[in-house]
Amino acid sequence: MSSKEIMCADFMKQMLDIIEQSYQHGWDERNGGNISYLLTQEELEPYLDITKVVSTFSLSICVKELANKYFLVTGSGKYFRNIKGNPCDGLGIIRIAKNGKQAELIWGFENGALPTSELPSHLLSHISRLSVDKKHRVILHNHASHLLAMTFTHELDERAFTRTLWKMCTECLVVFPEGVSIIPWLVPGTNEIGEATADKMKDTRMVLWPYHGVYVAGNCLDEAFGLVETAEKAAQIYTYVQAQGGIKQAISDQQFKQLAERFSVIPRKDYLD
Ligand code: 2HA
Ligand code: ZN
Repeated sequence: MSSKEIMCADFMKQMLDIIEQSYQHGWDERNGGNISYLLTQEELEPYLDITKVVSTFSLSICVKELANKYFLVTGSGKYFRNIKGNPCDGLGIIRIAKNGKQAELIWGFENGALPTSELPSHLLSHISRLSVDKKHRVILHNHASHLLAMTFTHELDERAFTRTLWKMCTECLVVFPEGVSIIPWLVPGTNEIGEATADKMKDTRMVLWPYHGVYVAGNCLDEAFGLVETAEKAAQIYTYVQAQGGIKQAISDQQFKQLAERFSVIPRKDYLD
Protein backbone atom coordinates (compact mmCIF):
# COMPACT_ATOMS: atom_id res chain seq x y z
CA MET A 1 0.00 0.00 0.00
CA SER A 2 1.18 3.52 -0.65
CA SER A 3 2.29 5.94 2.04
CA LYS A 4 -0.59 8.18 0.98
CA GLU A 5 -3.07 5.85 2.57
CA ILE A 6 -1.22 5.64 5.86
CA MET A 7 -1.75 9.39 6.19
CA CYS A 8 -5.46 8.61 6.74
CA ALA A 9 -4.70 6.43 9.76
CA ASP A 10 -5.90 7.88 13.07
CA PHE A 11 -2.51 7.30 14.70
CA MET A 12 -0.81 9.33 11.96
CA LYS A 13 -3.32 12.19 12.14
CA GLN A 14 -2.93 12.33 15.93
CA MET A 15 0.86 12.27 15.72
CA LEU A 16 0.98 15.09 13.16
CA ASP A 17 -1.48 17.12 15.22
CA ILE A 18 0.56 16.79 18.43
CA ILE A 19 3.79 17.62 16.58
CA GLU A 20 2.17 20.75 15.13
CA GLN A 21 0.69 21.77 18.50
CA SER A 22 4.01 21.25 20.29
CA TYR A 23 5.80 23.37 17.71
CA GLN A 24 3.17 26.12 17.95
CA HIS A 25 3.62 26.22 21.73
CA GLY A 26 7.32 26.98 21.18
CA TRP A 27 8.48 23.78 22.81
CA ASP A 28 10.30 22.30 19.80
CA GLU A 29 12.66 24.83 18.30
CA ARG A 30 14.88 23.57 15.47
CA ASN A 31 15.19 19.79 15.94
CA GLY A 32 14.29 19.92 19.62
CA GLY A 33 11.95 17.29 20.98
CA ASN A 34 10.98 13.77 20.02
CA ILE A 35 8.01 11.39 20.30
CA SER A 36 7.54 7.63 20.17
CA TYR A 37 4.13 6.00 19.92
CA LEU A 38 3.65 2.27 20.47
CA LEU A 39 1.43 0.79 17.73
CA THR A 40 -0.07 -2.65 17.38
CA GLN A 41 0.31 -4.96 14.38
CA GLU A 42 -3.49 -4.80 13.96
CA GLU A 43 -3.40 -1.02 13.68
CA LEU A 44 -0.66 -1.13 11.06
CA GLU A 45 -1.74 -4.01 8.82
CA PRO A 46 -4.52 -2.14 6.99
CA TYR A 47 -1.93 0.41 5.85
CA LEU A 48 1.39 -1.38 5.53
CA ASP A 49 2.93 -4.62 4.41
CA ILE A 50 4.73 -5.28 7.67
CA THR A 51 6.76 -8.13 6.12
CA LYS A 52 8.68 -5.59 4.01
CA VAL A 53 11.73 -4.35 5.88
CA VAL A 54 13.29 -1.20 4.40
CA SER A 55 16.47 -1.35 6.48
CA THR A 56 17.84 -2.67 9.74
CA PHE A 57 19.92 -0.75 12.25
CA SER A 58 21.63 -1.52 15.56
CA LEU A 59 20.44 -0.21 18.89
CA SER A 60 22.89 0.99 21.54
CA ILE A 61 20.93 -0.90 24.20
CA CYS A 62 19.30 -4.34 24.43
CA VAL A 63 15.52 -4.07 24.75
CA LYS A 64 14.33 -7.68 24.51
CA GLU A 65 11.22 -6.72 26.50
CA LEU A 66 10.07 -4.78 23.42
CA ALA A 67 10.77 -7.52 20.83
CA ASN A 68 8.29 -7.41 17.93
CA LYS A 69 6.77 -4.16 19.13
CA TYR A 70 6.16 -1.33 16.66
CA PHE A 71 6.82 2.36 17.25
CA LEU A 72 5.99 5.43 15.23
CA VAL A 73 8.95 7.72 15.99
CA THR A 74 10.25 11.14 15.05
CA GLY A 75 13.54 11.22 13.15
CA SER A 76 16.98 12.29 14.31
CA GLY A 77 17.74 15.89 13.36
CA LYS A 78 14.23 16.49 12.00
CA TYR A 79 12.60 19.85 12.66
CA PHE A 80 9.08 19.57 14.17
CA ARG A 81 8.20 22.64 12.10
CA ASN A 82 8.72 20.63 8.90
CA ILE A 83 7.29 17.23 9.76
CA LYS A 84 3.67 17.95 8.84
CA GLY A 85 4.74 19.04 5.33
CA ASN A 86 6.82 15.90 4.78
CA PRO A 87 5.85 13.11 7.19
CA CYS A 88 7.52 10.33 5.16
CA ASP A 89 10.82 12.11 5.71
CA GLY A 90 10.44 13.15 9.36
CA LEU A 91 8.68 10.08 10.75
CA GLY A 92 9.38 6.36 10.69
CA ILE A 93 7.77 3.15 11.88
CA ILE A 94 10.19 0.68 13.40
CA ARG A 95 9.86 -2.84 14.76
CA ILE A 96 12.19 -4.02 17.51
CA ALA A 97 13.92 -7.23 16.42
CA LYS A 98 13.60 -10.48 18.34
CA ASN A 99 17.10 -10.19 19.84
CA GLY A 100 16.27 -6.71 21.21
CA LYS A 101 19.53 -5.34 19.79
CA GLN A 102 18.30 -4.16 16.41
CA ALA A 103 15.34 -2.39 14.91
CA GLU A 104 13.79 -2.73 11.47
CA LEU A 105 12.47 0.24 9.58
CA ILE A 106 9.20 -0.69 7.90
CA TRP A 107 8.00 2.74 6.81
CA GLY A 108 9.23 6.33 6.55
CA PHE A 109 12.57 8.12 6.98
CA GLU A 110 12.62 8.29 3.20
CA ASN A 111 15.80 10.33 3.00
CA GLY A 112 17.76 7.88 5.08
CA ALA A 113 17.26 9.37 8.55
CA LEU A 114 17.48 7.35 11.73
CA PRO A 115 15.05 7.52 14.68
CA THR A 116 15.55 10.26 17.26
CA SER A 117 18.91 10.38 19.03
CA GLU A 118 16.93 9.92 22.24
CA LEU A 119 15.76 6.44 21.21
CA PRO A 120 17.50 4.78 24.21
CA SER A 121 15.58 7.05 26.63
CA HIS A 122 12.35 6.37 24.78
CA LEU A 123 12.68 2.59 24.60
CA LEU A 124 13.88 2.18 28.19
CA SER A 125 11.08 4.49 29.38
CA HIS A 126 8.51 2.44 27.44
CA ILE A 127 9.76 -0.66 29.27
CA SER A 128 9.41 1.09 32.64
CA ARG A 129 5.91 2.40 31.94
CA LEU A 130 4.66 -0.90 30.46
CA SER A 131 5.86 -2.65 33.62
CA VAL A 132 3.44 -0.53 35.69
CA ASP A 133 0.67 0.16 33.16
CA LYS A 134 -0.28 -2.21 30.33
CA LYS A 135 -2.21 0.55 28.53
CA HIS A 136 0.85 2.80 28.25
CA ARG A 137 1.79 3.80 24.66
CA VAL A 138 3.47 7.21 24.39
CA ILE A 139 6.77 8.83 25.38
CA LEU A 140 7.11 12.52 24.53
CA HIS A 141 10.06 14.86 25.07
CA ASN A 142 10.21 18.59 24.46
CA HIS A 143 11.71 21.83 25.73
CA ALA A 144 8.62 23.29 27.47
CA SER A 145 9.81 26.85 28.13
CA HIS A 146 8.61 27.70 31.64
CA LEU A 147 9.40 24.28 33.08
CA LEU A 148 12.87 24.52 31.59
CA ALA A 149 13.32 28.00 33.07
CA MET A 150 12.22 26.78 36.51
CA THR A 151 15.10 24.27 36.55
CA PHE A 152 17.42 27.30 36.86
CA THR A 153 15.54 29.14 39.57
CA HIS A 154 13.77 26.53 41.72
CA GLU A 155 15.56 24.06 43.98
CA LEU A 156 15.85 20.72 42.19
CA ASP A 157 14.31 18.71 44.99
CA GLU A 158 11.53 16.48 43.65
CA ARG A 159 9.18 16.99 46.58
CA ALA A 160 9.66 20.76 46.70
CA PHE A 161 9.38 21.12 42.91
CA THR A 162 6.24 18.98 42.81
CA ARG A 163 4.62 20.94 45.64
CA THR A 164 5.34 24.25 43.91
CA LEU A 165 3.72 23.02 40.68
CA TRP A 166 0.73 21.58 42.55
CA LYS A 167 0.20 24.96 44.21
CA MET A 168 0.16 26.92 40.97
CA CYS A 169 -3.13 25.46 39.58
CA THR A 170 -5.76 23.55 41.51
CA GLU A 171 -5.90 20.87 38.79
CA CYS A 172 -2.22 19.91 39.02
CA LEU A 173 -2.53 17.54 41.97
CA VAL A 174 -5.35 15.73 40.17
CA VAL A 175 -3.43 15.47 36.86
CA PHE A 176 -0.10 14.34 38.31
CA PRO A 177 -0.68 13.12 41.89
CA GLU A 178 2.49 11.04 41.71
CA GLY A 179 4.53 14.24 41.23
CA VAL A 180 7.44 15.06 38.99
CA SER A 181 10.85 13.39 39.04
CA ILE A 182 14.15 15.13 38.36
CA ILE A 183 17.39 13.56 37.13
CA PRO A 184 20.84 15.18 37.34
CA TRP A 185 22.10 17.04 34.26
CA LEU A 186 23.36 14.41 31.82
CA VAL A 187 24.49 14.43 28.20
CA PRO A 188 21.45 13.98 25.92
CA GLY A 189 21.25 11.06 23.52
CA THR A 190 23.25 8.72 25.78
CA ASN A 191 22.32 5.41 27.35
CA GLU A 192 23.12 6.98 30.73
CA ILE A 193 20.40 9.63 30.45
CA GLY A 194 18.07 6.93 29.10
CA GLU A 195 18.67 4.69 32.10
CA ALA A 196 18.27 7.55 34.60
CA THR A 197 15.02 8.66 32.95
CA ALA A 198 13.59 5.15 32.72
CA ASP A 199 14.40 4.51 36.36
CA LYS A 200 12.29 7.55 37.35
CA MET A 201 9.54 6.52 34.93
CA LYS A 202 8.74 3.56 37.18
CA ASP A 203 7.30 6.03 39.71
CA THR A 204 6.21 9.10 37.76
CA ARG A 205 4.99 9.87 34.25
CA MET A 206 6.93 13.11 34.15
CA VAL A 207 10.70 13.53 34.44
CA LEU A 208 12.54 16.85 34.27
CA TRP A 209 15.90 17.11 32.59
CA PRO A 210 17.51 20.17 34.22
CA TYR A 211 18.47 22.99 31.81
CA HIS A 212 17.02 20.94 28.95
CA GLY A 213 13.35 19.98 29.05
CA VAL A 214 10.75 17.46 30.08
CA TYR A 215 10.00 13.79 29.40
CA VAL A 216 6.46 12.51 29.81
CA ALA A 217 4.56 9.26 29.34
CA GLY A 218 0.92 8.59 28.58
CA ASN A 219 -1.62 6.02 27.46
CA CYS A 220 -2.23 8.11 24.35
CA LEU A 221 -0.79 11.22 22.69
CA ASP A 222 -3.50 13.46 24.13
CA GLU A 223 -2.77 12.31 27.66
CA ALA A 224 1.01 12.78 27.34
CA PHE A 225 0.58 16.18 25.72
CA GLY A 226 -2.02 17.19 28.33
CA LEU A 227 0.44 16.33 31.08
CA VAL A 228 3.06 18.69 29.60
CA GLU A 229 0.41 21.37 29.06
CA THR A 230 -0.71 21.19 32.68
CA ALA A 231 2.77 21.23 34.23
CA GLU A 232 3.93 23.90 31.80
CA LYS A 233 0.91 26.07 32.66
CA ALA A 234 1.78 25.72 36.35
CA ALA A 235 5.38 26.71 35.58
CA GLN A 236 4.10 29.73 33.64
CA ILE A 237 1.93 30.79 36.58
CA TYR A 238 4.93 30.33 38.88
CA THR A 239 6.88 32.69 36.60
CA TYR A 240 4.11 35.31 36.88
CA VAL A 241 3.80 34.82 40.63
CA GLN A 242 7.54 35.33 41.11
CA ALA A 243 7.48 38.39 38.86
CA GLN A 244 4.57 39.80 40.89
CA GLY A 245 6.57 39.54 44.11
CA GLY A 246 6.16 35.91 45.21
CA ILE A 247 3.54 33.80 46.98
CA LYS A 248 1.42 35.57 49.63
CA GLN A 249 -1.18 32.79 50.01
CA ALA A 250 -1.81 29.39 48.40
CA ILE A 251 -3.73 26.10 48.62
CA SER A 252 -3.06 24.48 52.01
CA ASP A 253 -2.10 20.86 52.56
CA GLN A 254 -5.49 20.32 54.19
CA GLN A 255 -7.17 21.62 51.02
CA PHE A 256 -4.96 19.37 48.88
CA LYS A 257 -6.24 16.42 50.92
CA GLN A 258 -9.85 17.46 50.24
CA LEU A 259 -9.05 17.75 46.55
CA ALA A 260 -7.44 14.29 46.45
CA GLU A 261 -10.48 12.78 48.16
CA ARG A 262 -12.97 14.46 45.83
CA PHE A 263 -11.09 13.30 42.70
CA SER A 264 -10.05 9.89 44.08
CA VAL A 265 -6.33 10.37 43.54
CA ILE A 266 -3.54 9.37 45.88
CA PRO A 267 -0.89 12.10 46.25
CA ARG A 268 2.71 10.87 46.39
CA LYS A 269 3.46 9.50 49.84
CA ASP A 270 4.98 12.10 52.20
CA TYR A 271 4.56 14.94 49.68
CA LEU A 272 1.82 16.51 51.83
CA ASP A 273 2.44 17.68 55.39
O1 2HA B 1 17.47 16.89 19.39
O2 2HA B 1 15.58 17.37 21.97
O3 2HA B 1 17.18 15.92 23.49
C1 2HA B 1 16.34 16.49 20.00
C2 2HA B 1 16.39 16.71 21.42
C3 2HA B 1 17.48 16.03 22.16
ZN1 ZN C 1 15.79 17.78 23.99
